Amino acid sequence: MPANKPANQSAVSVLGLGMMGTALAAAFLGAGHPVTVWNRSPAKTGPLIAQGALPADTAADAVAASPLVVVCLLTNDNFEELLATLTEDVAGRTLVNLTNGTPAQARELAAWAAEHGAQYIDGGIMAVPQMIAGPHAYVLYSGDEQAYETHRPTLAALGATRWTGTDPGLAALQDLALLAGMYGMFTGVLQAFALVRTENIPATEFSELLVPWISAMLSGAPELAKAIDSGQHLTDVSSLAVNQAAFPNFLTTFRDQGISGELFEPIQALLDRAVDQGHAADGLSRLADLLTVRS
Ligand code: FVH
Repeated sequence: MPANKPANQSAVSVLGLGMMGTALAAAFLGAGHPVTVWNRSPAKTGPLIAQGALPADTAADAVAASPLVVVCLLTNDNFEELLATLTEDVAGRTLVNLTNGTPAQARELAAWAAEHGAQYIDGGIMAVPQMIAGPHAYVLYSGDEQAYETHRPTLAALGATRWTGTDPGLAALQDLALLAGMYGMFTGVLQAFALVRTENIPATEFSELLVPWISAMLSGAPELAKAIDSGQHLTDVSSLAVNQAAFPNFLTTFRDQGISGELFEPIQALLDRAVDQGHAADGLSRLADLLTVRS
């Protein structure tokens, strides 16, 4: 037990010791929990054993060691493969799956767990490994609410806990929505750097302009959200007609400067479709409606 840590902390097993799983196990150890670890490649247990973790020879041994089993593998296909070897072992355990996946996978895994007598919580980690247990890390959870309340004090070692609902797919859905926002932002940032580089403007120099600009624009997101929730898309800020008229300037300039427009071409197509459908006076919020392909 590490010095100055509370005694009698509940035991937790961590399956999967990649970059993230290692950070999770270290956080549980840091909070004083007895931690059992297992990884497909056993060498990765070494640093955690040095910090006080107990190694398990098999995944089944790790599951047997603790009421709470936290899983963080590369994909949910990997997890399903592993679960197929644990059908006799999981009864009575709470499985917290922090592997990135889809809402449908989370629901299937929850159904599998219920069939095998286990409680299932799906999670979405909103942090990189270096942020785990720090002030800005949080994890979205969904699924078995009673099991979540039981184990929440232990899970709090990883970062803030955020419950999203008893539908096991909700954490993955919101995780992917948050990541979609992030990828959208970084896609634009990369396009901007690629463009200025064609005129030998260093990305580091241009980021001094780019970061405050994006931050200022992002502050408009709550207004977009209001329009989307209310269905009131008319705008006096920046209409789809204005955006559509300006957009060819991007694609032309990308071509002229010798960079690809592949990331931006779909945006032009969406703007064209919106205006064709009679939404010229609406703001960008209208595009969220056009992205909905299921009624
Ligand atoms: N790293 C990050 O910044 C992000 C932050 C948000 C959450 N993601 C998700 O976390 C999952 C794990 O990511 P990771 O960064 O730990 O990934 P790796 O370092 O590549 O570790 C992968 C672990 O998965 C094990 N593994 C792979 N295939 C199998 C398999 N068929 N059976 C059992 N285990 C498997 C691998 O084992 P090994 O290669 O060491 O033997 C690692 O333990 C992921 O969903 C992210 O999207 C991270």
